Amino acid sequence: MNELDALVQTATAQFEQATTVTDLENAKAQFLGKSGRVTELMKGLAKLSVEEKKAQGAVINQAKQAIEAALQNRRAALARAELEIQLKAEALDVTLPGRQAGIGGLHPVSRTIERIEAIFNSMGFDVADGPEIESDWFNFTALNTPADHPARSMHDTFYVEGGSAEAPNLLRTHTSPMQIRHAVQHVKKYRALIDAGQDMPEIRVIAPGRTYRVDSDATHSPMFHQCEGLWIGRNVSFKDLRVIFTEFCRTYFESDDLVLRFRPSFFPFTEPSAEVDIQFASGPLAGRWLEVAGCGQVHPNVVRNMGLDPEHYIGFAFGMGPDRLTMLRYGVNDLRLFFDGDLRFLSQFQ
Ligand code: 2NL
Repeated sequence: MNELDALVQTATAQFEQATTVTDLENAKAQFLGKSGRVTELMKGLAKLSVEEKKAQGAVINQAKQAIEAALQNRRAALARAELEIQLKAEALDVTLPGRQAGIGGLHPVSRTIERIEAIFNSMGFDVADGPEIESDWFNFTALNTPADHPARSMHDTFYVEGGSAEAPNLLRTHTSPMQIRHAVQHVKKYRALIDAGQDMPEIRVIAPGRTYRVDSDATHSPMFHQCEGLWIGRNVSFKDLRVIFTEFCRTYFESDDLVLRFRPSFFPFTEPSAEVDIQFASGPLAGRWLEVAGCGQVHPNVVRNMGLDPEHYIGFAFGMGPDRLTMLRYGVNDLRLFFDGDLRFLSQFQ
């Protein structure tokens, strides 16, 4: 084997040994670089005669082309191997089942509120919605709750900066302020009619929503829900309240044999006042009295704060807790489960 064939063989073997692009380029330099073996051979031609140059030059060129071809082959092989590795690393099994888009659903308490709204809608009640950060006036004063009442304590709700009519400063402790807002608007709308000695259309409204108190255990959460109801007219009595609330409870709990009990109580905004207890005739809760709401005839001071004459207008109000109604309906015993955001719990209601 002549010297050039050996050189081609050595170069090819070295290229084959190179496993990275860098190795390969280093190997290439040994043969085809500025001071590589082939380049050195070319330089040696200078010393030869014209004839010899021609013959030797052609042979060296052939060897050079063979080495370049070997280099090209190895380059292509390395590029293929690299691509192979990349493809393996980024492999994607397109036959795997796709991830389903989560459909989501309503929170159990939202479902309860929707049910409450639907039932009261069917009895002619509007739904009012409004601010959760309230003023002292709407949350307490308008509701006949005096400045020294314990509900006004710093420990009973959350206060934020502010504290004027323009800058509400507390998280509402009930949704009654929204009922006052609704009533005031209603009265404003019918002011001319009322002043002319005519009757305004009755106020019939419920106000569901988030409310806040500084309280936290298995049955109390600092954020909870409330739904209040208000009916104001010329001739509305406790008897109407009893009918409306009985109808509501029987529809909500889908139980015709459920009975109600009104137990005397006290609220600053109603007089007289009562707690509403219900009793199921059958089912897991049968026979027990369960407290579900507070209610009463709207206090004359509160009627006055709505812009109405309590000698002419009268009505009733009630307040209940959708959280507790949800617990009763589904048999949940810890209120906190509703607000932990654990999907294992929440998805059971879908
Ligand atoms: C309860 C007690 C009650 C009211 C809420 C009310 C609203 C206005 C006027 C008069 Cl605008 N009263 N609301 C009345 C009695 C009881 O709630 O235990 N709620 C969970």
